[in-house]
Amino acid sequence: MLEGQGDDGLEVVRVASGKQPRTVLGAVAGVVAAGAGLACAQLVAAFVRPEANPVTAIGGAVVDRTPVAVKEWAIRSFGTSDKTALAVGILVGLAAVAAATGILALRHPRTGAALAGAVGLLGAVAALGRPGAGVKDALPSLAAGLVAAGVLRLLVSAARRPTPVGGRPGGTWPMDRRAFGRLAGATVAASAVAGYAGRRLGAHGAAGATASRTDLVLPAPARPAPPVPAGADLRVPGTGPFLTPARDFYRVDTALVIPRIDAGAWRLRILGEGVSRPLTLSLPDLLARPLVVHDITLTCVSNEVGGPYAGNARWLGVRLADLLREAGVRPPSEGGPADQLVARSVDGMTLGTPVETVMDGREALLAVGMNGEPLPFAHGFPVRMVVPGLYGYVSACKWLRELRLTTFAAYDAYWVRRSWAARAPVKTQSRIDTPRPFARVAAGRVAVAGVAWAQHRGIARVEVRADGGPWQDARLGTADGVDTWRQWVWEWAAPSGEHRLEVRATDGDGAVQPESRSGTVPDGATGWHSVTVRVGPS
Ligand SMILES: Nc1nc2c(c(=O)[nH]1)N[C@H]1C(S)=C(S)[C@@H](COP(=O)(O)O)O[C@H]1N2
Ligand SMILES: [Mo]
Repeated sequence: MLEGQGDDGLEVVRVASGKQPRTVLGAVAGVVAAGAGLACAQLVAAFVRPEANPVTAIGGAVVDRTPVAVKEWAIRSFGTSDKTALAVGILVGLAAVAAATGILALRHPRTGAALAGAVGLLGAVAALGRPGAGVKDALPSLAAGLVAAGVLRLLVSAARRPTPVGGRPGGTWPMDRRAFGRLAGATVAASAVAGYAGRRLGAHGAAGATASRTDLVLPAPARPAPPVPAGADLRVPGTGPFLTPARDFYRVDTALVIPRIDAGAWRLRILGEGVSRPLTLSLPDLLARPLVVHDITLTCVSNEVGGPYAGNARWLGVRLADLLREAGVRPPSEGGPADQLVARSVDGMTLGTPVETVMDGREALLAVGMNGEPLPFAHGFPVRMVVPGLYGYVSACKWLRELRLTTFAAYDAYWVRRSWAARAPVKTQSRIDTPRPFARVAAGRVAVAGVAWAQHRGIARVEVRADGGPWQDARLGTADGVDTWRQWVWEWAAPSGEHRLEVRATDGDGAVQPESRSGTVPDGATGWHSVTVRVGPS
């Protein structure tokens, strides 16, 4: 065990006490080497693409293989920060592996270096497996593996210098640690420079895409859009606006780096079963068509009862049904062979939408604009799909690049392979936004308010009750068609004490939102939202 063990008792003690710090040195060597590798990967990825960064590539591979239950848990626990949580998790995991490798390398330098290289190789395999990857995508990880292995050998040889005592040649612990410290410090500094340079260069690489968005002038719609009806926005303090600003709009996707597409290079292909005239469209091709504006509320199937994953925007786009007709597509009801439209994004996501729904007359859009601006990168620039009445995962493909006509029998899209339903119309939901859960309010008149949605059926009625008493009609904001949510407010004469408020909505077909609670998997949560509040003396 003890390298310097001799017959001199004192020496044994001193070497033994040196063992602890040495293990620490090994761990430090491992982590510093891994950091150098990652910094180098960042730099190389700037010349390949951000998705080729090993942390991103491994993260993407993990996301695609995460069981639904874990994913739902992550969304519940971390909300929209689930991606940050994942990145932190991967970095912590890598640091642990690196530290262990460093400690191992003290004994077996070659094995340690080989292990570092192997981790790089693992990153390369992950990167090559990502959607849209080319051979070059392996480079950042391979470079990381080589650099980490090299740095580890250097640091370990510094840490392993013999540690004799009492003035024998070869130096003593303090001297070795100084040499080690200098080398480690220099490596950290070089890594910081390389990592920073990689970030800057990477940002520069996306400059073309950013400029293509800034320069994009959206044409006016063929018919000017009517304004949002007065009275749609009830402006109750504590509730959000009727139209959700893009910056506040919820974001749900699997992308660890937001795809930044250069609009000039963007193409959409429409092909598949029953397509007699396959189309390839550029953005100018799309923008040359008649554009429509339509207000649509988008909701995520992962939204729990009372949850935040719903937003309402004014979308500008091309009617998808018209494009499909032009490509020769007929819906199943007219004898068309394809019942599923599979949208594919640049980042390899697939979403399957019923062809019948897209072509039944509703405003299913290929959207280019959101609230008067080009789509933000996070929301699908340059083109995404939006279909009123369907959950996002079966309709709202962002960063769209292909529309393929097929059947539900022949093809399962991404989420369907992960226990979600193939068909998922939005379920009627209502939410209390104010008062907040466990809020303390003064007795007297309290505005209870929120939103309710049942896209493409519309909201006909919202009722509220306190403590299981009789249902009371809430006042509804003016309807803006049937594809958006409706705000509602109910004036409550709140008595002192703790009270439970409940809400339920009735859709445009007269169906009352069911009380029974079910989870989000496989096709959306059901149940009434309730909020408990404490009312104090006024
Ligand atoms: N390319 C791509 N498109 C996607 C997704 C995705 O992960 N990747 N997620 C879908 C889901 S589950 C939802 S709810 C909506 C959310 O759209 P938003 O982020 O603009 O609100 O996008 C859909 N489109
Ligand atoms: Mo979603």
